[in-house]
Amino acid sequence: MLCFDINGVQEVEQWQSVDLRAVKKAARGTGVEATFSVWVNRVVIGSSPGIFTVTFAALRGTPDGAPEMWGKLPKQALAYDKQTLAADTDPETWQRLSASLAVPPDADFLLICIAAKSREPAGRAGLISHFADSASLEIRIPPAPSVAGGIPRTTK
Ligand SMILES: [Ca+2]
Repeated sequence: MLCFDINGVQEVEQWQSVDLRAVKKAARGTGVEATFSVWVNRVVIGSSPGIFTVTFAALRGTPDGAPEMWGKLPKQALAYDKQTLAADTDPETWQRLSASLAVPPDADFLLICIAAKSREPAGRAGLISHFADSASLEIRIPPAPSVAGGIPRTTK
């Protein structure tokens, strides 16, 4: 589980990069579909809204250049999606937040950012109120083209 300590800073981000080399090899030069999803929840403090954002991008190059690229998104990304969710006020329920991309064959890695944003009062040190859990990334590779328009040829 990710715990976002947004006390005093109002927004916290967690990052993950995913190398696509193995995917590119398996996809044989075609694009793939990718969906990232995560479950989010919060404990309400005061009247502040709890906002979660997932930013999902496909990029060229290497992840060590990601911080510089991030400032230029979405212009720099080959594919880009950003989804936001206002968390409900029930700490017993989790809500699913997801983002999807059509990843072109020349993308080298995926960059994922989960951000939690609130306006909590300062001076509540040690009180963690925003959480993310059960993150998953699904990459769907289309089937290889067949020789007979989708139906494998049979021999007589
Ligand atoms: Ca909830």
